Amino acid sequence: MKIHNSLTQLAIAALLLALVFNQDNDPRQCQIEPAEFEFSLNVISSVTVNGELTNGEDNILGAYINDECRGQAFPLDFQGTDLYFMIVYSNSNSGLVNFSFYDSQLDTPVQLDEQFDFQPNLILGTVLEPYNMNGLYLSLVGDLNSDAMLDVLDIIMLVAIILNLIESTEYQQIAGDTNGDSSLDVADIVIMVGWILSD
Ligand SMILES: [Ca+2]
Ligand SMILES: [Ca+2]
Repeated sequence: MKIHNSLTQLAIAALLLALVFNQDNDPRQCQIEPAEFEFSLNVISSVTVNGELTNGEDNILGAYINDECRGQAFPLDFQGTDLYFMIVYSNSNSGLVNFSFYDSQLDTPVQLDEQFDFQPNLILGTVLEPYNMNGLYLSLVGDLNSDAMLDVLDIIMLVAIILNLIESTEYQQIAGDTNGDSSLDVADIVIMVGWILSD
């Protein structure tokens, strides 16, 4: 019964999370007419989600000013790393630029942390030293390895973190905190084992 209550809470939390994240800008829906804009800047970037550098030909990076799409880029493989050659457009020589990323593995848009002021002709990043952008996305509480599934691999990872065998990432600190008390300990393992056994 307790497990069912936990599962219900988990389902509600996931639903709320999905609702929140659905409001994010979705780079797949980006439509842009470069000819309509007077100014532009360039960013050469790589994208890290949940602590791992992303790779995937269906990923898309979108740039936004005031929630309006102002740039869209698709990955180009450079020596095994996906790079995005992004042009950001504007008709004003200022304004906060932020980024959203469609992660094809997680099948969701992920809001990225980096943002900066628009400056015409600015160039950020190079092919050898790309401007790295970072995002966190929790699809499922307990999904420490970020593969959108809850299984024994997540438990192994949580145990290894709690025993200090591996160093946790910021994402794993959030994903592994199954009881939501802002710390990782044996109580989180017990809850996770319960979830997986009840599946
Ligand atoms: Ca997992
Ligand atoms: Ca906890």
